[in-house]
Amino acid sequence: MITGATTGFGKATALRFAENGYNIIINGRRKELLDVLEKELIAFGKIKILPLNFDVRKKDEVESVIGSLTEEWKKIDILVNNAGLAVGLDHIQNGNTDDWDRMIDTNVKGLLYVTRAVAPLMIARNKGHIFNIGSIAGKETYENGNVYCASKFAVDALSKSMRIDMLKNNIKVTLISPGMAETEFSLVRFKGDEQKAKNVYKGINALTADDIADVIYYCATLPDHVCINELVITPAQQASVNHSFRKE
Ligand code: NDP
Ligand code: 8X3
Repeated sequence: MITGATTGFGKATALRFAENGYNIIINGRRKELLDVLEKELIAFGKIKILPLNFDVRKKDEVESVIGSLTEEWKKIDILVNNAGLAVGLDHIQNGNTDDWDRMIDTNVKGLLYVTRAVAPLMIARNKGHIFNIGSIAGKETYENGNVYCASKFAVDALSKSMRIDMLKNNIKVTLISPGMAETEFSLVRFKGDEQKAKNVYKGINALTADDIADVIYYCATLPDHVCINELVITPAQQASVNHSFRKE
């Protein structure tokens, strides 16, 4: 099951697992994109796809949709908690509190609601692997990153806690913390301003969604006794959240 599969990391991850024969539950708010992806995934053949068009921020919907899965679909082996976003880039004293709510509600509370619904299904089978998509911004802070960073620091803390809480239940938890990756991320952060979004990656050979999908697939297909707890992945031109080398 992959949340936020309509674009970016989530979509690339769905494609990677589909080409390797996995049945996949895909989620996102944009139904038209989910429908297109469903067709693309089915084209790989011999796999089943279940699109679930819900907003991870809506607790009751998350509970009812996941609670109503058929027995077959309840057997979720891998959950990729990927749905997330940054909105705005302002000093804290100028921050837009609606933007803050969107980030905290999606990146932290949404991830919690989905995990709360899926983890018991995994525990019942004594088997499962949860991927949380954090960020390098959940390891270090940067100017104007404030609430986005805080939301991803929370994902870091939750990943560590989940791993401990479900240790006896044979549930692996892997935190993936990417650096700069060119997806719809910056377009969403800058509320549709394409030029501002493009400038973020100027002179940088940024990560692609496929790079992250490859890493997730690798971690998910290791032997049962091996768990990669966490990975920070950056473009070769990025050394930390505040240190990038841009080419002219
Ligand atoms: P995209 O904007 O391309 O993808 C985000 C996905 O999340 C979309 O499919 C979007 O679909 C979905 N989504 C957003 N809000 C919700 C919601 N409330 N309910 C369900 N789905 C939702 O960005 P990325 O692929 O880059 O981002 C994926 C994750 O990776 C995020 O958590 C992001 O914070 C993290 N990340 C991104 C980095 C980057 O540089 N790109 C670096 C580090 C981490 P829809 O709008 O259809 O709901
Ligand atoms: C996205 C990476 O550095 O733009 O999580 O915040 S950054």
